Amino acid sequence: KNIENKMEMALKNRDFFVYLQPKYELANRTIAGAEALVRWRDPEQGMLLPDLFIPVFERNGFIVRLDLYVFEEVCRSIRRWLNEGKKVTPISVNLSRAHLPDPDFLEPYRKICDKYEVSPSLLEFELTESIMFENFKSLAPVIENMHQAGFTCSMDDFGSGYSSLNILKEMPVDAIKLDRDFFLPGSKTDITRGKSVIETVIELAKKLHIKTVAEGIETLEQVDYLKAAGCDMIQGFVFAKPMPIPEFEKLAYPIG
Ligand code: G
Ligand code: G
Ligand code: MN
Ligand code: NA
Repeated sequence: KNIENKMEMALKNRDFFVYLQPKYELANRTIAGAEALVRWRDPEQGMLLPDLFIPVFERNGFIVRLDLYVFEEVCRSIRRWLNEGKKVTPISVNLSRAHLPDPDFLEPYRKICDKYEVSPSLLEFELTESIMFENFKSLAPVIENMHQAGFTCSMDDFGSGYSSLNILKEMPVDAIKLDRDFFLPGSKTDITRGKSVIETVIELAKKLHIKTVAEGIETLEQVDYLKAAGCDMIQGFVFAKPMPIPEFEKLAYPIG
C-alpha cells in the first residue's frame, strides 16, 4: 500500500516517532536544546525517513496534522521532564509552509502548550529559508505573532537557496541555522571564499542579536573553526545523531 493510504492509520497507531537531535553550545559543549525530527516506523517496511514521506504530506496537507502531533509529543515529554525536576532546554519543531495559509494556525499550538502547562518559551519553530523568501512581505507579522505568544523562531537551512541578506533585516528571527551544505567535505568551506561568507554571516547575525546554529557538523576541526568564528551552537553527527526521546533524556538529563 502506498504512503497516502497508510498515513491515517499510522497516525492512529502511533507509528510516527519523534527523534531529538541535541544542539550544543560551542562555548562549553553542553546541550542547549534539541530539534525534533519525525520518523515513521512502518510495521511492514521498517523505518521510513522524512525525505520519503514529508514531500507527499506537504502536497496532500497531512503535514499540518503530523507537525501538530510531533509538537504534542514534544510538549508531553517536556511536561514529564519538568515534573521530574529536570532543567529543560528548548526544543525546536519544523513548521511546514502548509500551515501558513490559515491565519489562525498558531492557535492549536498554543492550546497544546496550555494543555500540558508548558511555557511556549521552551518551544521554537524552525521555518526554512525558502518559506521566508517566498513570503517576504507576509511573514514578519507571523513571526511577531509567535513572539507575542511566547515562542521563538529560527530560520532553517540558511544559505541553501538564493536568499539575500535582506531577509535577515526583514525577518525578526531569534536564530539562523547555517545550512549543512556549507560544511560538506570539499565544499565552499574548504576554500577562502566559503569561509569568508560564513564568518561574515556570523558577524552580521551577532550585530543583529540573532543566534547562529551550524548544522551538519561532522568533525572536531569544524567545531574548532566555528567556535573561533563566533558561532553560538552546533548540531551534527560529531556530537550526536537524532535519537529516540528516551536516549535523548539519558544524554541531556543524566541521573544524579
Ligand atoms: O530527519 P532528517 O534528519 O532526515 O530530516 C529530513 C527533512 O525532513 C528535514 O528537512 C527536516 O526539516 C524535515 N522534517 C523532519 N521532521 C519534520 C517534521 O516533524 N515536520 C516537518 N514539517 N518537517 C520535518
Ligand atoms: O530540518 P533540517 O532540514 O535542518 O533537518 C536536519 C537534517 O540534517 C536531518 O535530516 C538530520 O538527520 C540531518 N543531519 C543532522 N546532523 C547531520 C550531520 O552531521 N550530517 C549529515 N549528513 N546530516 C545531518
Ligand atoms: Mn530543521
Ligand atoms: Na536545516
